[in-house]
Amino acid sequence: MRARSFTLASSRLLLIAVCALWSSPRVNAETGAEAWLRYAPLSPQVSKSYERLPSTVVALDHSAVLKAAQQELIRGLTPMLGRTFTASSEFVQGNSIVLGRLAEVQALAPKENPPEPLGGDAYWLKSTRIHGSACLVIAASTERGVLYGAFEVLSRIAREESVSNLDEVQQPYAPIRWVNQWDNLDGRIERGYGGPSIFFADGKVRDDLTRAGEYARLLASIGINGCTVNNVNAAPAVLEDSFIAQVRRIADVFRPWGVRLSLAVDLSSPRVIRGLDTFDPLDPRVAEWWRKKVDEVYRQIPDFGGFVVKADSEGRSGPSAYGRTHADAANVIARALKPHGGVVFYRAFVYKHHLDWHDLNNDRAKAAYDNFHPLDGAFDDNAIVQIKNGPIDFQVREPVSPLFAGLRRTNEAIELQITQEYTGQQKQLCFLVPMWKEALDFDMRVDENSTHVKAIVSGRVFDRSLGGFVGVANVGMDANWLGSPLAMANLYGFGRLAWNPNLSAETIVDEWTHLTFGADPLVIATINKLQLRSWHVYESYTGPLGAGTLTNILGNHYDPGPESSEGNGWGQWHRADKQGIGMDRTIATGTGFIGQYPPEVQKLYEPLADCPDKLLLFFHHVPYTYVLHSGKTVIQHIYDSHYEGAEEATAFIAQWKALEAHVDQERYRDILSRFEFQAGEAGKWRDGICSWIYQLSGISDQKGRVGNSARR
Ligand code: GCW
Repeated sequence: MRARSFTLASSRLLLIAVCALWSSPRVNAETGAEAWLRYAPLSPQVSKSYERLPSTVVALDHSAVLKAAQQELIRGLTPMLGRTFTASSEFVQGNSIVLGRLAEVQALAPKENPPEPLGGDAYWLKSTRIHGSACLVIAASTERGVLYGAFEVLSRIAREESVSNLDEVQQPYAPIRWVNQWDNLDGRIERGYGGPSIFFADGKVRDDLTRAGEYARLLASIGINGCTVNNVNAAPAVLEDSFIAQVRRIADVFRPWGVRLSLAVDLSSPRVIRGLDTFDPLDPRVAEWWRKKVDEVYRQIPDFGGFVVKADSEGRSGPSAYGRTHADAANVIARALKPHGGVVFYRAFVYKHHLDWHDLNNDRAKAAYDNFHPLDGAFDDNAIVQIKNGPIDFQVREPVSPLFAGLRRTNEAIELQITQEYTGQQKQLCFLVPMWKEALDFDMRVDENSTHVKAIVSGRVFDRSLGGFVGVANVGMDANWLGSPLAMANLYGFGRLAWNPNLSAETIVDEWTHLTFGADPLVIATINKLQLRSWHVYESYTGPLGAGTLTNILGNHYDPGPESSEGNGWGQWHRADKQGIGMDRTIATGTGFIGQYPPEVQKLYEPLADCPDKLLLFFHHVPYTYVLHSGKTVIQHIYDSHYEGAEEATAFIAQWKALEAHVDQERYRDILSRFEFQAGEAGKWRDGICSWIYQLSGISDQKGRVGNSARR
């Protein structure tokens, strides 16, 4: 009896172990560290369809970037396809995957030509025969381009797409595809929700930079080519010579992945660090200081990317101290960088945070345009004005910044926020790609022509040589980078949009889900749907109708706190009072902000009757009883939207639960607990905002949920 039960038990154990090995073919536990680069084994049937993919990976030169591309292909293809791939440093007869710059490839196969020229970091994927052997060629004019091509091949295979009969060129839409990290030198990250800094601890660069290297690999896999490692609220100490020597170690781990390192700098550095009694950008001694400093940086980091500057903003020092302009400040730094090929990003996030809130003509939204439009044409050609997508500050709903159309002779980059400062701080699901798409696809109608924001910032509309996309990422030491597994779709999506803003949100999320969770159709359909609904849901229970994120702006930027917006100088006003709500930004009766847009856009927003509901309260102050295009009153819309949003957030739980048997337990449980938490938070928001607005307006909910019950 005992012997029998022993046998049974042990055979059951064996069975479980075998099943576990077979059914969860995972290399690592699902910590999220691999993000979308999981390279999970494909089913035998799918692997078979790649049996003609050559097993030798040839790198035609010995550069670190090409080696990284070669190693990455081997690292990914081996587990995905369950066979051995080997590296070779030269082409010898035999079927091969061939990696090289175009000239190197053409030396081997002189007749081969890409179907279109390979500009910038573009790559060419070509199936061909070289000396009689079947080859998949990945070629580019830069090493970085080859690396991007290798990642693309891996992504296609991971998503079970064909990689045969290829002859295609993929061009990045814009040259600037950067992330900013707001890491402080003590290791904390401003608005970071994924743990402490991967770069800094205790005022120094970390000894162990393994994560920094892994981050660069992730960034490269989505085409990001630059990373600013420290907070725009910059510690002057980053420019101490001893610190530059430390930062050099970060650049060293970035380099194989083609990611250029950059630093955020404080404009007063010439005075603060040592030496000068001024930081006046027009003082020749200051110019000389920047020149020498930049020379030192490039001595240590020859491929250094450049600087980011936040000046005259939120208490930072700036050129106003000397009566100089932002262009003066940007140019003194740009000129020091120019001989080395570096660029300076000068942030347009400049506004007064001590505005008189009694004055209805004051409007923070006008600040960027007011400050920068008059300087158009005054910035050097290696300076880029970095503009947040909206005129306020990464709220859940804003119109695009009018400054995009207001700079014709100045390089621009759009700044998007990947870290969810005002959109749930990674505790709640908010997939931001649909929101970014709305901004990028917005047609500014400059000179009555089709001039989409994406085309303007990339430099196409006004024929600028530099321009593009900057994302504030704020990954941290948490294994899963952003603190939440589903939030990684935002980092992935930012990179994909920076490479090609014409991709749809649906395509991007579909790619991400497949790469991150595998091929199960139910899993893909469910997660895609959750992600694609999440921004609208979050908006509906936080700040509908363009009122802004009605959050606690004086505290954590997370909890409901609509009162905190009013009665202070920060200018995130919604102007709700007993009669109505919204900021009058019209030309006729309001702050005049609408006048900063080109005429056709003005026509969209100025007439109350035409203004889209979703932005109504951003542009107009209306009574609570004002009737929307939907036929509902404003107040009823606010009640309904909060209830519907909270209900939909609660329904996320059941949708997720349907995946229990389809997703590994680690991620299943983690994400389930997040949705349960979010449902509670959504209820808190619904009740907080509905009772606040009921108390202000005295108008109860027609559906009996707010106000009426209090009276009953
Ligand atoms: O929204 C604000 C954030 C600050 C940030 C600032 C900026 C880095 O609350 O934390 O500072 O924007 O973008 O400079």
